[in-house]
Amino acid sequence: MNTAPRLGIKELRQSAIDVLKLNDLGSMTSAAPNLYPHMWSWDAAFVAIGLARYDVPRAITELRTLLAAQWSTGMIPHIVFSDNAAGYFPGFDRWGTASAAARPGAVKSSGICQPPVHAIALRHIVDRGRENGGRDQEVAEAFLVESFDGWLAWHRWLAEVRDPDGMGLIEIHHGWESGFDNSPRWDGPYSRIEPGPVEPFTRRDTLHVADASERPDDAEYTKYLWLVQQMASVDFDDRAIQEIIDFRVRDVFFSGIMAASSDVLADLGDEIGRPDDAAQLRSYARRFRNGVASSVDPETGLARDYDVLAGEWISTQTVSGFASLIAGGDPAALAVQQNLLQGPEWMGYPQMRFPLPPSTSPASAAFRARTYWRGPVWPFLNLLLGWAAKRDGEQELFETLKTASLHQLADLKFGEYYEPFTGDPLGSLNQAWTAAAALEWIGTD
Ligand code: 9WN
Repeated sequence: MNTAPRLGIKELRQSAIDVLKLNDLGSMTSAAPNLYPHMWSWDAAFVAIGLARYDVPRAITELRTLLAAQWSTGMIPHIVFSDNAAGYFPGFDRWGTASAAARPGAVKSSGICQPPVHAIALRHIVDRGRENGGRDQEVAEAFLVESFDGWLAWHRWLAEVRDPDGMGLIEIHHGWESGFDNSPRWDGPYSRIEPGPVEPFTRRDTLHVADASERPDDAEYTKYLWLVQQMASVDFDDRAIQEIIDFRVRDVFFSGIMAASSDVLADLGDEIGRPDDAAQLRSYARRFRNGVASSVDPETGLARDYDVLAGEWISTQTVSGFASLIAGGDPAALAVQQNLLQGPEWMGYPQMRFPLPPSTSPASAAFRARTYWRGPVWPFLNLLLGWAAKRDGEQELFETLKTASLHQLADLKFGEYYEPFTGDPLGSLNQAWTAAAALEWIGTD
């Protein structure tokens, strides 16, 4: 049953396509027109999912551009810089990656990564290609064969370098790597950082939002830049970074994505006759699923990050606590999380404008309705949760997320994030992955 609101769907689809076109820089899509004039790694994957709904070859170009930025280690950098050097801070020069040995010389990129949602995007491209048939199918299947080793190297790097002890939890060295930059998840680890001298800086992000208090504050930015400086001091050699960096956290949501995505890539590997690689990917999927499961707090039912330097679990009420729903696994454990997610502290919180997961629970003391990762609803995350619900046969949760998302996005603003109680779009408008999410919701049954 399609419970999507009928009215305005055509207009929503066209507006979403217009937003992706507005952000189209040729062979990459900027994450947003002003605030983020470059390509971001996990944004690009969602953008490719949206593009695949109306232009399979263009979706392939998006992932191909990202993969061309892959470091020789296997790492996929979190920003691939466009030529618009002036628009964003910190830009390529400030990152200090110019002399990083593993960076492909022709492509300007940052020196950290983001969660590996890419195999999920590749799956969508192959599926859309097959549905359409003809040339779309041909190019999608050819791209799968062409790019498989790149994605495999990415997953191997994460498993070997970022989880060297096989705990099933990926270690990150910057809040930006999580994609949840200033989430309360990271308040503890950041509170213990005492930054050394940071070169003077002028932020640009606050120029592009209606209210600067929606963004992280200057003290937070100083620490973000300090960590970048620490990494640059060892030329972004990842193993050396682990020895000196002031932020070492095992990120449970990243790990949940690693589990889900490894399974998806394993299936794709099987389809192109790579059974040994598929088996290895399935073993990664098991390892990270177990890692996520082992982090769940028996009292709250939420999955937790682990602060390596402090030697403690991080207990916050953020949407990352639902990492098990992304990772998949034991149906009984998933049922507990599904109920929690739809319950009164999350999607069912009485004042919610739409029943969608806020980034931080309104029942938590850390909740801030308009501040970035401290409360607002992020549309791309809802799509990811919906994808996982469908994978696990949770049709009811899927329909709830879909219907609510389509209502939320019917404002045609494509906000980066939304105020949970009023439904106001916040951050950047015309955000690319928000438009992509709309296209994918419209396309799925
Ligand atoms: C830093 C692009 C990115 C997203 C992240 C989101 C935000 C960047 C920033 O924007 O982060 O990487 O400058 O705030 O937190 O998830 O990928 O949309």
